Amino acid sequence: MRTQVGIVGAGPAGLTLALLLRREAIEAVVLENRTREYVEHRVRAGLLEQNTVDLMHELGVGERLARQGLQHDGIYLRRPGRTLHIPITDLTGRHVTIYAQQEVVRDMSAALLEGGGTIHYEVADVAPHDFDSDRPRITYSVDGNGEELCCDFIAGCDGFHGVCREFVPPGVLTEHEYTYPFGWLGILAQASPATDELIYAWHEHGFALYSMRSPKVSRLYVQVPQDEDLNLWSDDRIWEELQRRLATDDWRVNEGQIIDKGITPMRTFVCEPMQYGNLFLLGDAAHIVPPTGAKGLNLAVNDARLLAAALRRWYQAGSRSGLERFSETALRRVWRAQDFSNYMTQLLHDLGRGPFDRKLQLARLDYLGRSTAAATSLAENYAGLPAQDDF
Ligand code: RFL
Ligand code: PHB
Repeated sequence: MRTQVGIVGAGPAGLTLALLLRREAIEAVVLENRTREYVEHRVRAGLLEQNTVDLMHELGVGERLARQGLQHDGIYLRRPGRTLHIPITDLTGRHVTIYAQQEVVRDMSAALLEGGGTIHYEVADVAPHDFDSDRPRITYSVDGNGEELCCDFIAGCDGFHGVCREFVPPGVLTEHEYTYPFGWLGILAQASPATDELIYAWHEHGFALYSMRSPKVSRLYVQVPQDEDLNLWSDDRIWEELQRRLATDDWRVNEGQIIDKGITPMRTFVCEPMQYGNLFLLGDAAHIVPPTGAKGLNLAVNDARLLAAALRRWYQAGSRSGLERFSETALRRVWRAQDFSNYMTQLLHDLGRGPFDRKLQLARLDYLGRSTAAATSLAENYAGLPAQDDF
């Protein structure tokens, strides 16, 4: 089989790239090792920057997002006895939108397949080859039979645990990685959110986040120790801890049936450069941010935007310059998001560094309430810097 761009992974990065390429009449084939059912039900991100929402509309996949997405104009930063509202839209002119990642994936894969695009699900043994030449290949197997996809370029959109990064020869990539000594226990609950906007809470017991998926479904997170055993957390214990960290004297979290529960490590990771020869790494395959800044999916979509623009220049004008600069351009936003995501993480979590550190966090929260400059800096990072500023 032959195509122009072989894409590994049907997550947000791979699907956005495939849709953008289709718009330019550049052929692509997506190879995904899971079932369609699995990728369309994986519970993950929820907060989309305006850049991401705008791009989904441009790609014609924003119809359900426009109907079901919850547009937000701000966030709350809470600590016992005090809640600060950061009016994101007033400060930046930009919005953020709550719309679940699995819905993004569902809308994008449906549009791609209905428009004649190709996604092969449930492929195994995916391996990129010869990407230091102009004849890259991807080998994989379907039901135990070996297949080969010849292409001009390979896009590794296969997430943090994917294979593409591993095939880059030793010594080419520099990897920066840090894992925090805690994680997030996240739940989805059948309970109407008791808040109009997200609440990020600082508490002596650790961080908590009140988010949502719809007017009937809440998404909540609590900071837990690293490698925590999920079995230690009964539903009752989860609600008790959420109330402790989030409730105020006259307001409580709405409780309901827990329909999904999981623990996520808090990792920060960047591999540089994000390319080698004709192999490009996008999204979580190249970088992970702690979720406190809500940036991972948005970065994945942005990487796809940048690579699609560079591929367009190559196919339309024969210019490789955009491709050569892909990594450098993408990494500017990646490092900005790393800084912001780590800032938010270190502002709000118990980092285990003792009372002096906790006092500094409170002083920073206090400053955000007293200084429009400080609040605006947080707001513009949270909403996401405009896409055109990447160049
Ligand atoms: P994905 O989504 O991991 O997709 C990779 C795809 O590649 C497939 N794959 C393979 N296919 C073929 N062969 C192989 N060998 C393969 N190995 C893997 C996988 O099955 C999968 O389908 O990566 P992508 O596209 O880069 O997207 C990144 C986002 O998923 C991720 O950054 C976000 O979920 C991060 N994130 C958040 N991002 C936001 O922008 N806003 C948020 O509010 C937000 N909240 C979150 C988050 C991530 C979380 N967790 C669970 C890590 C909240 C949480 C709790
Ligand atoms: C979510 O709704 O899942 C969510 C929102 C904001 C974050 C992280 C996760 O910072």
